[in-house]
Amino acid sequence: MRKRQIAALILALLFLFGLLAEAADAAAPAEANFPPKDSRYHNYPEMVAEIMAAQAAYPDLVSVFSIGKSYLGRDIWVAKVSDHVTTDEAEPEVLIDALHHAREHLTTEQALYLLKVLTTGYATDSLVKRLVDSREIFIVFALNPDGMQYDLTGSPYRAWRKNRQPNVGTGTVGTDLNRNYAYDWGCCRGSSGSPGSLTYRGRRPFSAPETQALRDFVQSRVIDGRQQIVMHITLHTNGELVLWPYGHTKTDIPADMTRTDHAAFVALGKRMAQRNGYKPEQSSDLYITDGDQIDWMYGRYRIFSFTWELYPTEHHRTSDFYPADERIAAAVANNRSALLYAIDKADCPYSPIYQAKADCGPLYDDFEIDRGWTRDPDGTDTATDGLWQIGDPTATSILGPKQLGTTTSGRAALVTGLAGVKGTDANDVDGGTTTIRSAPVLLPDPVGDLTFSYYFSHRSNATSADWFRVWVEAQDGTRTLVREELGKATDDDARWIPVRVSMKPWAGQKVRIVIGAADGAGDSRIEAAVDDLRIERP
Ligand code: 0X9
Ligand code: ZN
Ligand code: CA
Ligand code: CA
Ligand code: CA
Repeated sequence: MRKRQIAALILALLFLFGLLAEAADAAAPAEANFPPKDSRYHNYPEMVAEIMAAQAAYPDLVSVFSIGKSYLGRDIWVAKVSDHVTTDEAEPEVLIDALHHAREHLTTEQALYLLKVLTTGYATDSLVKRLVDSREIFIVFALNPDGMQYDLTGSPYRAWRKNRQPNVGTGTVGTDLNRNYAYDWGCCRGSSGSPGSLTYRGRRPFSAPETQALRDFVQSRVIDGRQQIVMHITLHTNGELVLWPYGHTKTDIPADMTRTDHAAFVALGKRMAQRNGYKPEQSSDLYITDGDQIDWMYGRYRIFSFTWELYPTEHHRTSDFYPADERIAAAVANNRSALLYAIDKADCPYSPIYQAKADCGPLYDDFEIDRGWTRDPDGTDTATDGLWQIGDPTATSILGPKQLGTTTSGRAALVTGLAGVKGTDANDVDGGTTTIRSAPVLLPDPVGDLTFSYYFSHRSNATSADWFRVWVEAQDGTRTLVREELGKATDDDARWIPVRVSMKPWAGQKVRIVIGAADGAGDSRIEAAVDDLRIERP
């Protein structure tokens, strides 16, 4: 080829690439903007630009990542804010999320405002600095970016609520993301099964990619069996409310909530409300919802999870979702102290009910969920029945109560065989030993006591080969027996007994708690249970 031909070929190729690039540009969605009168609000690309700018300006404090994509492929962005932000430190975690509902744009502004407070305030505000240094704060700015953008394609708005996932075969679009969570999904007339409805719950729990992304992120924060996120606020509009679980029932303290947690929810909610002037109440006081996020966050993970309904108080007309952009600054600044309070309390959500010493130590396991226990950790257990289980026990009685249907908290405990009498078998421990070991717990120095409630019950044919034991296991595997009860030839009924053991020998160490029960040397009726295992603050 001559030089001229080569040059012509190159030009032709460049032209072709140019066309291709233009086509690609045209295929990328042209993102709608807020109308000029509301230009202080951020649409999705403006929101992303602001988050990225914060990361660029404060790389030591802000780390931005995506937890997944929306149905239409937009990233769901999260900013982690903390000192040593690229390291996962052992600090209490807080999650704040915004915009489950498309038209609730003020929530994204609230999330961006929080990012601003935590970054620009770090150098000058000692409270902000203390919180950023001692917590890991995750901010989700828009869980529903497709709905957010679709809402802006109206004239000027569409009052859209749901996501933009088509409901196949119905000609309708959208799932209400705040009815799509798995906890008691669709249970209680608090959502709709009609795809066209504003509160359509979806085909199944987590059928929406956006709730899946949130679910997977929250699950990813379970480390060594322990959920790192302690406190959570999901931002909605409007009504100026602070709401706590549950939404699916009017009962204040149903079986799946402990009295202690309820008291902490009420105290925390009231204290938040004192700071932002909102009204605190149980979410079902507003109306029943099922499959909503905070029921799942608490029910599944025991996270202190709140819904805030932001400005304004009025909740009658569509226009209440669209406060003029002149209102943004005051509306979001109004929540500054309540947000900082929530972040602060992630260190000890039980402090407002004066339970910090007992309930905010390095371990507080009420056995209402499984916090990473391993049964038969050595692979040497010999019991054939009545193995340790976490859950809601059935009472059994023979010559008096042997397994209790009660617990010392909530509905669940750690029990040898949860079920009651199965046919002719009592579902008690049979055939040898059953053991179970906790997730590792890092003890501070100084450290408080180990406390728990337990019972060990047997009939009069028991012997000293039957036992209940609790050990502390050091990091090198050495176990120290800290509690033992041996069987004897008397009928011993089940009743909860409190125990207290010093943990001083293990201060500053990483330990596990090991719990065992045995039916040795001939079959006897053996039952055991543990509830409310704590290592207290000193
Ligand atoms: O209905 C919702 O999802 C929330 N209200 S909104 O107007 N933002 O849509 C309320 C969720 C809180 N749960 C209950 N009220 N049960
Ligand atoms: Zn909402
Ligand atoms: Ca319990
Ligand atoms: Ca049993
Ligand atoms: Ca037995």
